Amino acid sequence: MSSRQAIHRLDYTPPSYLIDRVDLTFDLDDTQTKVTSRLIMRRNAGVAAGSPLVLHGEELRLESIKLDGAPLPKDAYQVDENTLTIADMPEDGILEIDTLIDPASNTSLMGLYQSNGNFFTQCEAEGFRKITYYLDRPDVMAKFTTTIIADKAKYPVLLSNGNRVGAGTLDKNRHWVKWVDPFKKPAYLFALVAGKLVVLSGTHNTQSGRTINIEIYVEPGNLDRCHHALAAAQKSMAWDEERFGLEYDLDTYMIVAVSDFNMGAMENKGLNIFNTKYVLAKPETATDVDFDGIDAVVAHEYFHNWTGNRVTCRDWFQLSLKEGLTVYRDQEFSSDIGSRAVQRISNVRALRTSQFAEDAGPQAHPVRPDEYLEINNFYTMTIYEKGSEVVRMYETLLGREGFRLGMDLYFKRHDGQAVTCDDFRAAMADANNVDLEQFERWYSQAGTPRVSASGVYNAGAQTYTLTLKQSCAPTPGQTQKLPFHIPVAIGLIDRRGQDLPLQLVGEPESTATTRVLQLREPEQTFTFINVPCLPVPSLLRDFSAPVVLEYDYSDDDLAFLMAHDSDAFARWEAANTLACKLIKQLYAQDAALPLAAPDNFIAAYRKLIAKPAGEALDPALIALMLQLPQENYLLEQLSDVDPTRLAFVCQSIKQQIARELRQELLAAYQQLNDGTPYHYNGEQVARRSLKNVCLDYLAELDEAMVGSLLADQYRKADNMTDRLAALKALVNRTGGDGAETQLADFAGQWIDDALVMDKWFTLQATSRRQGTLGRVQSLLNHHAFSLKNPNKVRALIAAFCLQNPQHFHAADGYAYAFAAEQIIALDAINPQIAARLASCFNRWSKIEPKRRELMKQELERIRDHEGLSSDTFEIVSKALAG
Ligand code: B3K
Ligand code: ZN
Repeated sequence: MSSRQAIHRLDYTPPSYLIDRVDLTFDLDDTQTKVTSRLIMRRNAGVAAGSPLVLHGEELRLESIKLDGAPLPKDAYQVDENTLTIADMPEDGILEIDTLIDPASNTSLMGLYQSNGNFFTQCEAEGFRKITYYLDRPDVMAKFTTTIIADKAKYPVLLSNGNRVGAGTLDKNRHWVKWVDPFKKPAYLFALVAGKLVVLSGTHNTQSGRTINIEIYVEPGNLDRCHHALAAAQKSMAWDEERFGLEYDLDTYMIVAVSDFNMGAMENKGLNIFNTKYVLAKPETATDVDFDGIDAVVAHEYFHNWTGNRVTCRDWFQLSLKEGLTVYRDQEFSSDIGSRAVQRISNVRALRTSQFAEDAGPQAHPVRPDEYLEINNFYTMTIYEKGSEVVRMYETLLGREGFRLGMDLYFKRHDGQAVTCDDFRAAMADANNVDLEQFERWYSQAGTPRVSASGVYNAGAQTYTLTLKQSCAPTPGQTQKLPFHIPVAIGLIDRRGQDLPLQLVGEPESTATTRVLQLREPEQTFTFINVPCLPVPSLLRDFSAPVVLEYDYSDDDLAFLMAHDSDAFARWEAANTLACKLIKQLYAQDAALPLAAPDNFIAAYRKLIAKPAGEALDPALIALMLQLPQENYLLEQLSDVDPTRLAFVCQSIKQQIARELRQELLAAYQQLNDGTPYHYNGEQVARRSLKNVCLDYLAELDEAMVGSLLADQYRKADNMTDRLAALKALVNRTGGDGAETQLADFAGQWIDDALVMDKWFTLQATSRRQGTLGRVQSLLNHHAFSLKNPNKVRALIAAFCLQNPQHFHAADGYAYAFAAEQIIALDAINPQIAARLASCFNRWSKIEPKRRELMKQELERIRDHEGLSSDTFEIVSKALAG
């Protein structure tokens, strides 16, 4: 366990010593892997002679240590739980260190570990110190060579970063392979893989005329599921050349899939390691969403080669420098290869449901945090998703070309360096000759700003004056917030639904129909002239800033925007706002009153699906607009919440929509369910998404016809998207038998397929039906489940605790106790995963007092558990303090 000592951003000092070269040799063994390390070191410029060298190291058995060829005497160095210190280090020298490690008993999945008998590493953020003694910090960059020795039959494939430069056989059926990485890198980008793997290869020809080999390594039997990932890598390479002028810099790009992995994937130089979930897919086993996810994650890891690897972070407080920027890049990639509008709406929905909650809760932290106990806890929605929004705002403010100029300057200045978020902002400002001082507050201030808007139309003068006010609530440790620099994109729409040309006072002519207003003050007004009639404002188009926008729209205005706004995001947002408004109203009304949505609400929804073949609107957009807001999102907008009532209200409205739009939904479903063989392409994905949203509504109807429709789709589907959609609807159906037959059928078919079984676990964990907690508890004993496998924990336990608010917040508190038990059990196995799960208690203060007290008791129980990791301790203690 690492010590519970907070690390502060402002305490940063450059390293006292640097490492220019590292030669590693691994002699692989399940329980006694020998790691030989040779470090060519020198004292950093300006550091006083006699400064001690402090290397990081955890859970290592030190076998020998030599300096410049001579064994170090015992009193020349000191070893404790986390460090190895040499008090008297010369100005330069070669350190040779032998250590022994035990991969077989490594359940944290950090450092070197085993999965299905193969060896893998995960070093970000601080896993390399579990492999050997090192300066395990991102601003120490070295050139690595890696020699791997292993049993030839058990581990025929031996991989590491860079280029393979040699191989040979040894006695006792062993063999070796040597790798050289020509690029200097921090230790967190080191990787090693050894195992019985097969490979799918392809190539990419770069714009400069080089041929890159792309290799995807998977366990035998999975080769037929790698084609989508390979295509994604090829598309990513082409896209980064096209959009940012960035080419891949090694001759081979390798992806390896592993089933036991703490997160999605990892961008190790030249050797990306991926969770199988983001590599393996074929139509029978993966849904459209899975295919999208593979595109996004492959792109993300590949793009890190420049934004993260070539230019890396000076320290972990700068994590969003690489993560926010790379998420922005992968979102742009997905927008370019698919539907930009759908991509934007999905990203915003995720941001607002999870990141806004984080920003409003006890774990709130700035995009560039100021302190942490465990850096692993800071791979958050704020660092990633809000960080990406911050990067997107540069583009919104500077234009796409200006943004590109900034990126070019960033690489020109910092290639090969470890830098800060300020360096990135400076490149953007300098390349465009603009002042981005105030913009810095997006990095330093936590919390979601609120922008409230009000408009006044003057018919005589034909002016429309828009007033924008901003504020930001206090967050832990930050009581006073200064105004942000907020780009607010707006349009004005006339009564016929046409965008009006926009001309601000003082401008000679109107330029466009969408304008980015720059809000820098607590309050600002913007007056538009030549406005011929009272407009409906369309605000925060394309979600131009990560803020909560408040404007007092009438229901009629919202229905109007739903039907007419030319901005796809704003159009979806109008539907979302209308539904939120209604749900909140019904939730607040006397519980004895009937729950009914008014006619105008139903009419607005009817209009959406009346022409499902998608004359004007993309079916995928209609699908998004038809879906009611998520309960977790609504919960954030209420206080003292009774989650049971909230779930009941949402359910009632869904049922009412299904009843009143039965005909339209059925007609749309039948038209879309046309038996076309499955292909993963934009048009089909869009049609399937609308079809399955219709199906989901229809499942609310207690009619035998619907039962057979669902059973038919389940049985006949030639792909996982449709099959799973039908099964999900069956599992949740109030009238049915809980789909016992189909669940058994599904498990029977896929029992040996870990990724497909994850879906089966999640369906049951997120079910609305009575008895879901009991079901989840018994599934813990299912032989396909394992607490040691993070995918399984996410599929079953995390899905229940984080995506099933109705059952997680059951009034008896049993689910809270269940979550606490699981967190405690997991903490002993894998602290990172336990800490993630513990976030299910973050919003306890939002919930009504009785449940709140129950949640608090469970938090205290976890906090007081003896031997708790610092990962889980940090999350739980902050939750309690909030
Ligand atoms: N950089 C890795 C995340 C590592 C998480 C370590 N706890 C994946 C990614 O963002 O691409
Ligand atoms: Zn990343």
